[in-house]
Amino acid sequence: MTRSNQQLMERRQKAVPRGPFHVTDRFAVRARGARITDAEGTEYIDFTGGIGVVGTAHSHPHVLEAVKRQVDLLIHTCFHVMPYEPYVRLAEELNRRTPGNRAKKTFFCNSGAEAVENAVKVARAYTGRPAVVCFQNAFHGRTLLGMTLTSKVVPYKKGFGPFAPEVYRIPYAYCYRCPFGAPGPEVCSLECAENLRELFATGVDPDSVAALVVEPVLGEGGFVVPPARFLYRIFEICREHGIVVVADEVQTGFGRTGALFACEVMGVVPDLITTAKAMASGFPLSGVTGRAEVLDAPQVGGLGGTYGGNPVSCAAALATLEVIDQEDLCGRAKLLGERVRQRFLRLRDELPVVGEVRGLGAMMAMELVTDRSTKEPATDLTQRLGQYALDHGVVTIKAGTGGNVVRLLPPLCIEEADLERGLDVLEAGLKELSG
Ligand code: PLZ
Repeated sequence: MTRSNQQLMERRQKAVPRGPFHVTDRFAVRARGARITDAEGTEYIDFTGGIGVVGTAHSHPHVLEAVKRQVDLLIHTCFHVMPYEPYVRLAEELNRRTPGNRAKKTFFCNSGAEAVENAVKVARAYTGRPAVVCFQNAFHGRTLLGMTLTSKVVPYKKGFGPFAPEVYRIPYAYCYRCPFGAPGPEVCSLECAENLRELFATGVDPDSVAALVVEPVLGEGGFVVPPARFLYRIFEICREHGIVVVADEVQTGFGRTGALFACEVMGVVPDLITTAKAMASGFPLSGVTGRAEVLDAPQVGGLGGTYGGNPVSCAAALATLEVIDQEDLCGRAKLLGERVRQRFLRLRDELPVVGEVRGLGAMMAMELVTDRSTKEPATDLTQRLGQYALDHGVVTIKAGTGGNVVRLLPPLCIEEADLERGLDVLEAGLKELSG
């Protein structure tokens, strides 16, 4: 058996197509807390949390214990054959903990994309309408509807058409690159939100729109935090037209932004919320939670799947919620985010390549540009910074349509010394590579 990273990569190249990408060429063998060890025994600080999935910690002892207990009891019956309590209990928890004080229901699937697909199915069944509105720079998954709703063409859409019909797209409130040239978020008149009215006048009849799907903070699109007023306004316009608002909290959910859900921080209440990623600390699980009357629209048998809401994943999710409570991970997200923000802002003061520092809670990023006045994305520099970080023991991942946003999604349990050490590496790398 071969064991070096390079040998494993050679086998990977032969056995696996090039489509499934990876940001590093190192093979993970084990992970604990906020550290990953590769096939050669090298240890890395994890600034990605498996793309926002490992919110608690790699193999958090409390989650591990719950999973082991569940594996001993029951692994699978299929909820559609013989239901089990962990599914119901998790639904109750989400109904109680998601924003909005009203009757709610939840059902589960396997991936974020599947949750988004299902939220749209539910909205269509409820409204009897076909169309969906989404945003520029959005990411909602790689399935047919998911990739149609996703904005970035390469690599997510190129060559994969025809796409799902009846999908309409408007600009997001990406204030750093405001398409309307507003001088700043405080003084603008929210043309981006008014664009929704414009769309309803010139693009699609609002009476044929079932849902609007929006990330309360853009994830893959570059950790763009819109003004809360923007979300409020588009939610309001949707309400006027009986359109179901779906907040995609797949990346923002479960403590990352300093609250259990980003919508809470933003002070908005969607009709439906999609969840996945950090919900089950690494076990495949996603869900749709929202207004009971909307979720009850599809007929019996209209929703589901073989593995959706698997007992082990549900047990992991219930334990994850307990860890979030017991260790006040929402408070910790705010604290970590503030640390990162201060370090990134210092870098912005020193280095002209740092165009903007932004984020919510522990969902922090810096957008790198070749020139502050043109704001041209520093795509190549961002790529090289990722490689520098890896070579110095820190795993990072980028974001943004220009691939020029360094985003941080560390496990929220990360020790402060590891956070600082990782930030030291990013700082040294950025100084060396941009100097
Ligand atoms: N909605 C907001 O962030 C997944 C994608 C990684 P799945 N983001 C990570 C990649 O390159 O495919 C995501 C998201 C938001 C939906 C999804 C999709 O979630 O679990 O990957 O299907």
